Amino acid sequence: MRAIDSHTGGQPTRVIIGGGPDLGAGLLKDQLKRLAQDHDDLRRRTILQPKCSDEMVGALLCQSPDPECAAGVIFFNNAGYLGMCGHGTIGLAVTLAYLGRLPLGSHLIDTPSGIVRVELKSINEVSVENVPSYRLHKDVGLWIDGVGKVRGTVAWGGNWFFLADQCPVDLSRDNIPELTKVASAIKRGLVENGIFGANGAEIDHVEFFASSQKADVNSRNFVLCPGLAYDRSPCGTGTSAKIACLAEDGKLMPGEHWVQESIIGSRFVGSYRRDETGQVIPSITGSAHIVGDIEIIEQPGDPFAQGFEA
Ligand code: PYC
Repeated sequence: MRAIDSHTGGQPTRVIIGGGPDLGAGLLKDQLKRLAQDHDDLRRRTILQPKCSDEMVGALLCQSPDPECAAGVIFFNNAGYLGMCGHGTIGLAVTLAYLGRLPLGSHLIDTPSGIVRVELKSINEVSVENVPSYRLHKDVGLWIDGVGKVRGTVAWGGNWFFLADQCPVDLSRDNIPELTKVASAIKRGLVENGIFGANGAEIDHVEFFASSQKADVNSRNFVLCPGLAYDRSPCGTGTSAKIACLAEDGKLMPGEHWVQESIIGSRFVGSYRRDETGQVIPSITGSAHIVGDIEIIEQPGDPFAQGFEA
């Protein structure tokens, strides 16, 4: 199975470009269901240890039923599947450019969360116009043992996020273990307290914010992903959720830039427009670089060919 590895602001993406199962030609969300139900071994065999690491996001190239789309994609990680992935879409566009399958310019990409538009600006720089993003609940409070009262916002940016009002410790690389511990406790606490996204969806990403010391950066974040790895990039869907909240509060105007820095110092430049119905459509610009063009193989008798959860 051939895969192209890239990283977007430090966060890796593995695009599986061949050897996947036939998922039919239905909507991407139906193809995702089929992949999860009948072919989860593809996720396990390509993304789990020992062939891969917990922070990697996999991206299976699929056929979109919409002939206007340049590609369809299903994202997955060590815990399951993602409706959309901002850093992964940037990685996918750069990967398709590397393969000579995507010229510079504007293209549609189909995802289980909806169709997004990518603008391939150079072989490494990409803007993603994301799905409509919005705040579902404001001022949500919950008690977390060992942490205390936590307040925040539930918002959608292509995935569900809890955006905490306060960061529990200094948002620095030294504190990644503590940030991970508190964010994991909040993720569990949301389920225990019956706090969900729309239609009972689990809120599987938790995001903390702090100000940056850099004058040209608006905010620095830490994002816990569903499999408890943290996002090395500023998280495209998390930045979209944040932008939707800023837009709804009148703190960011259409077209105004929001520079989001990740915990490792990489950046996305975000902005938004409103569509004809007034929905917030965020755009995220970032860069990805190819780091591997690999063949994933399995030798007969490998006891860990199916991968394992660490
Ligand atoms: O960039 O949207 C994103 C993302 C989600 C999970 C990891 N990265």
